[in-house]
Amino acid sequence: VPDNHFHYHTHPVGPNHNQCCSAVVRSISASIDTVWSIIRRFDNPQAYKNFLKSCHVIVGDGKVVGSLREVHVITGLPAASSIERLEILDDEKKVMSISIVGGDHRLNNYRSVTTLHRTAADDGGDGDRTVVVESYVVDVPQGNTKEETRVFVDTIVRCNLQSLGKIAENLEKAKSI
Ligand code: A8S
Repeated sequence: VPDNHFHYHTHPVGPNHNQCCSAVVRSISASIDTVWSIIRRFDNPQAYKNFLKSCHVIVGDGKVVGSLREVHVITGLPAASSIERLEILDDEKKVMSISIVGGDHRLNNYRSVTTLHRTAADDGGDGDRTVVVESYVVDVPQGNTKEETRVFVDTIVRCNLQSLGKIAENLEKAKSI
């Protein structure tokens, strides 16, 4: 990762807390601006998060820090809804962070940070590529291990970034026609 914002991914983990953290990295064949145009929409996460069926901004405009959104998830998950707060939205540095502050699910004190990084095509070609790094910290739910929690959340984040990649790559192809 070429930029110097690793520090965004250092999460303070409380000493008395049973918490776990992890990070998922994905390389996407699209420009950083295309990827950012999808990510930055705090009001529209269901554009690429397939586990979500709806989202409403309930406080703020979705751009100002402190905005809140309420999302509802599809059936079949051990959750129904989540209330999420915008913590960072930096269009220059391409950094976004959200925290989960309520809802009906098992992920207490969840916070994630997503950063985008320009990178050269790995085939040596001149196509734009972007590396997405998404890290998180969360309380380990009662009755679960750290490992189980990490596997569960990593799976959701990996699916989200995979879908983000497909959408960004298709957008980019459409733009170049
Ligand atoms: C995100 C990341 C996560 C979302 C999780 C981890 C969630 O929306 C889903 C299932 C849950 O059990 C928790 O960036 C919750 O959205 C899909 C409802 C929060």
